Amino acid sequence: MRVERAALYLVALPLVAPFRTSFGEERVRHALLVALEADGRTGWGECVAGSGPWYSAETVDTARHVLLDFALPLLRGKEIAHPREVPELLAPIRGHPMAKAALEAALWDLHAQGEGKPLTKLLGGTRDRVAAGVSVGIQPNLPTLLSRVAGYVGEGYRRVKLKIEPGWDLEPVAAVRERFPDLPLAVDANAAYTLDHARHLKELDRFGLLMVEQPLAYDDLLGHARLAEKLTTPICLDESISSPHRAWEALELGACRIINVKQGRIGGLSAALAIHALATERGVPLWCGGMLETGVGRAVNVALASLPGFTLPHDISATDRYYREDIALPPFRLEDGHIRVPHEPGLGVAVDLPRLHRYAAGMWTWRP
Ligand code: OSB
Ligand code: MG
Repeated sequence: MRVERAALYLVALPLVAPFRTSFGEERVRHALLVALEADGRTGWGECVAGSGPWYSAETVDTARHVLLDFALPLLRGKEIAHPREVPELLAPIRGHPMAKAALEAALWDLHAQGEGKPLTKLLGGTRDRVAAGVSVGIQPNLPTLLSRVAGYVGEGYRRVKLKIEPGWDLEPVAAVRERFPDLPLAVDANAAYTLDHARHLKELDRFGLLMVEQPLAYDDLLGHARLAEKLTTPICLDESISSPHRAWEALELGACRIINVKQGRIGGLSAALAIHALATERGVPLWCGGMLETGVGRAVNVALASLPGFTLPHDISATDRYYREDIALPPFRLEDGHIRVPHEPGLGVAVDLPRLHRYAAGMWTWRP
């Protein structure tokens, strides 16, 4: 296939509730969507960059710039036989994994539609449903946290992840653990601590957590390896794992025992497949993280999570946990604590164009 036209849409979707992490609060999710046209079909991808450079250096605006001015021009006139060729085509661009991943996802969608197969099949997925976890933001107080968690547990979520930061860690975790003694529970610090907090973080060991996610800085693999020697709770890395090579380094160093895979953070689905192969070889458990995606990005995540190495519950929740009205249909629903993997050709969701335009904050087009 050859890309004949591209359209980028910036959407601003209001979240059902504010989402607070150690790096800030989001009330409206800004997402950059990529639509590629080829052979009479449209393939969609979602860029997981946020509105500011907090979780990662990329933003929706840097991604748009890189896509329009550098990445799409590299595809000009190129016949792409398979989306796995995309990383090499984009290799001249240093960094910008989220921009690259969005383009690659749209090409996977096009390719899957062309083959008449669902994305899960092309990736090697083996499950028809994936275990849904939920990521719970930092709350104003403990009663609010407990009622939030109780609501999600009541809906059937299989694992709860609490966002933590200095000043909101041992107390909320103790309160949730006391009320839900058997709940699969995890915490995510989004890089809010330093190695000086090691003794404090060690206190988490008494709560029987599945993992502590990204306690230290994104670029501190060695610090995580030192911390891992002190904790019995497994460390999972998110921000630190920016590529398959970095995943290898982290495992070699003993910086983590679990990996949160986000195809956007590592530069695309091909990179995710490479990490999947590495983790399978080493027996390292994986799960699929989330970035408050719209239905387009969620469809990609669900397909990825259907691979056999993704053995822990994911940050893939039902659409209604994020948005009242999503720009892609049908919504993902929670069924017995799981999300069904779409089996229609391509992503298995359709972008609702009137809604897309209603929530659009910008649109750009590109032709070769
Ligand atoms: O660290 O996993 C994270 C959302 C935005 C940025 C970073 C993270 C998150 C989440 C949300 O935890 C997970 C989800 O999409 O359900
Ligand atoms: Mg995280």
